[in-house]
Amino acid sequence: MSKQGFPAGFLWGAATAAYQVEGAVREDGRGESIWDRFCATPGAIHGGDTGEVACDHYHRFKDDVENMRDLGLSSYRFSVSWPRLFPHGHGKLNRRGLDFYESLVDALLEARVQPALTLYHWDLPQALQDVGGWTNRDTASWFSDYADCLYTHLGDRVKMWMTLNEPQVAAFVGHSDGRHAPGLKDFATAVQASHVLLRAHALAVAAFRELCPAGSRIGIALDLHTMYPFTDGMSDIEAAHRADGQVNRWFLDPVFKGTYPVDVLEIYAKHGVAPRIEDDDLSTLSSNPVDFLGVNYYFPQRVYACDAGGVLGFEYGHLKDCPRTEMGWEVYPEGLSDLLIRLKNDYADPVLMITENGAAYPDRITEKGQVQDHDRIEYLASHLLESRRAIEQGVKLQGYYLWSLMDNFEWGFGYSRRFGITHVDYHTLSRTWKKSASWYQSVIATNGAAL
Ligand code: IFM
Repeated sequence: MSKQGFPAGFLWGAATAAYQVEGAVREDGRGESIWDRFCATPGAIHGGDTGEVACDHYHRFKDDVENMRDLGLSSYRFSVSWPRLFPHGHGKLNRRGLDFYESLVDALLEARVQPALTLYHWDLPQALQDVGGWTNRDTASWFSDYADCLYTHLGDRVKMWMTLNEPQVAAFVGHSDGRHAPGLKDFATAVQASHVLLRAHALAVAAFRELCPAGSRIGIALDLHTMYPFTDGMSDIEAAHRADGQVNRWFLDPVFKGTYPVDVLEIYAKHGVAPRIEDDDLSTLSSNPVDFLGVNYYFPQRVYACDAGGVLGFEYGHLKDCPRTEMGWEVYPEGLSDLLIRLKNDYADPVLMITENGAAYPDRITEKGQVQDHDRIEYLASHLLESRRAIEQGVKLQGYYLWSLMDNFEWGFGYSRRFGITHVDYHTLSRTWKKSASWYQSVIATNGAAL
């Protein structure tokens, strides 16, 4: 590593996800996803927004790839829309859906931007939801078949794969909080969904080992929060440990150790919400290790004990007078280095990629058409500096994907929150670099020395 730069070969990336950018939801044989259905539910999404058009990436991907080339990105993380390939979730492949991803991958390779493909970023085919979705064990097998198809057709060109994006959010925000598709509100259902998602992950890794050439890598992108006790009191310290159990260890332990954390499992069993674990489930997990862990980090949590705080008895508190993004999320870059070092220590020094990190701010476009997003630059720079600090302490961090390449559909918030370094005008769909894009370009060009 040069004095101020990052290690040679460090991946400088940006990320998006299919439903958030593609649009074209009824084109070329794409089937309905749970997000199409959820967006049609009155009151579910801010302003009644939907992903119907989004950024129109489906039609504009060539320009978007040019944008990536100009930025100097070494890699682009995107996700594939399962219902574009299999409108009913399984069965006959919709060739036109696959054609889109073949063209995207070819354009990326042509621009010397390495594709990093996520198989599932929340847009389950609605047809599968109709038969139980992620609570149905068959969904894990159908996911593995869908993954097989992509390995077969793209495995020669895509070298970096991720099975799931943020299964914690997919399970709990979608099945317990009801704020995401499919909009359910039952904790036990969410726990069961988390288990089927993890099983799906393991089956897809097993299929990958059969079908993808040596040198290709597969991982999973987890949303991880550093959990700090709100006070020094023992009850808050214990509550932070339980929160860590529900949000972090519940996913990390199966992926790295092939077990669920005993403390959390015991509490779930006591409350009758434990998942149905069948004989070979844990061995399937433990026998399919990942090549890297994708870390999605945005903010830490401040945890306090609270009897009314759900099955695990905790709530999240808010520090006064600390900087926050427009999402209300605390800005605490040290939380990222704490997290990376903890992963190194607790999970046998894995290879890590930051697969998402970024911030929404109320961008204003000036009369000259510029967005001077200094707050976003400060957020990104401080998190990159903490990443570098972790590398200096021996963490095997090999890449950083900024969220997001461009403004896009922010789930329940619709288009009201902008995370992009490229501004998208949702009327004309034109793209304009924000100041953060030029800044990122110079960071990439100097391999981080410009920070
Ligand atoms: O936009 C999301 C993304 O889809 C998943 N991770 C968090 C981002 C910001 O909320």
